Amino acid sequence: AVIAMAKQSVTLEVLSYHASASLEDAQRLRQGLRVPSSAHFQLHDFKFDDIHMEDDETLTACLRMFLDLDFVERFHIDYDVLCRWLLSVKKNYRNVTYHNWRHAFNVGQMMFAILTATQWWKIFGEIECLALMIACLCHDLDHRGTNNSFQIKASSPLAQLYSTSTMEHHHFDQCLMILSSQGNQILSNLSPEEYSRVVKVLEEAILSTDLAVYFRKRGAFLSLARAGSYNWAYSDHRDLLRGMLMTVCDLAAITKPWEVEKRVAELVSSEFFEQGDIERRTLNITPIDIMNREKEDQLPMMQVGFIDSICLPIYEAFAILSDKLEPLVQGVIMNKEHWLAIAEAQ
Ligand code: 5BB
Repeated sequence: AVIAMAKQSVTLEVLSYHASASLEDAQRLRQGLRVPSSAHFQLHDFKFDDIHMEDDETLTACLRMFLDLDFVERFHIDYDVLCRWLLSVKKNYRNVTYHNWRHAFNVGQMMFAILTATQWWKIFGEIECLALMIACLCHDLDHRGTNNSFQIKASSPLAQLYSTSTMEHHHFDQCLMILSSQGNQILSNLSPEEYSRVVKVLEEAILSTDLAVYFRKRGAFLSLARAGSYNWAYSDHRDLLRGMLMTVCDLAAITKPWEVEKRVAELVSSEFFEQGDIERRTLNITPIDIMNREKEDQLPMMQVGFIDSICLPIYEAFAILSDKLEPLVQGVIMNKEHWLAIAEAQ
């Protein structure tokens, strides 16, 4: 009973804050509508870059993706509710250096680009596509700019609540909380069966963005893809693919034109260093190299290692499943060359 009570108070501490978008904000978004085409925003482009977009444009771009995937019609999503939900999702990202709303938006755009380029949306079907798009936009909700191992080391309330995939469980929690908030219930017109299925797929997708989960599952996936035995008819193969697809979208900065990749890598690096600074100051420990400002010159070789060990294998496997995804592999290889050139020059 004592443990149950302790858990409950931890739960309250973690879950109490939640901001829903105001009615005024939602009306503003709704009225400023005239949602431009996907071509206007280049939403089908694997080289998509959000740098020149205003915050409001990122939200209308999301509306455009939901409209084009036919979610609004198919699931009878109330337009005001969809606007308010998008605003609430954005509002529940913090102003951290990398894991902010812009990152989530880019992950959502990459999912949209892949689902449409490969035509996989037809295979997954509307329910799973809806879950995947929601998962992308919500997968880092309320990120604090610190990773799972930091939560454990700092014995944060979140780590007390979830001992593995700590942050990812929290992102999923936040996602469900927004989906069930008054005025934000975009899934309210689904049948109970459809609703359960969306939430299940959503949970698996968000939890799959833990790199530890990716490492656990990717062996099986790489084997299937390389042996040519991936089979869309098997639901366990499709489940595996959805999880890997989340990682492919999450890490997609590594596939982008060099200017974009360079800028994003700086953000990732800054956020890591900021965690390292907190570790020094509050935990009195020496951070690992990637989080240690004094090792800044190692960044190019770290990116090469990241590409070889984590990124290239998965993008190559995806290119086996659809040749439409070959440009992603080419992008990764180009970036590897840039990072190698920098490493060799210094
Ligand atoms: C990644 C796994 N980590 C536990 C230890 C470090 N490695 S790493 O050596 O592959 C590495 C990756 C080292 C440095 C890195 O960035 C320095 C700026 C990165 C790296 N990670 N580089 C990137 O461009 C990106 Br994008 C990332 C991903 C960061 C978010 C982690 C979330 C993973 C979700 C699947």
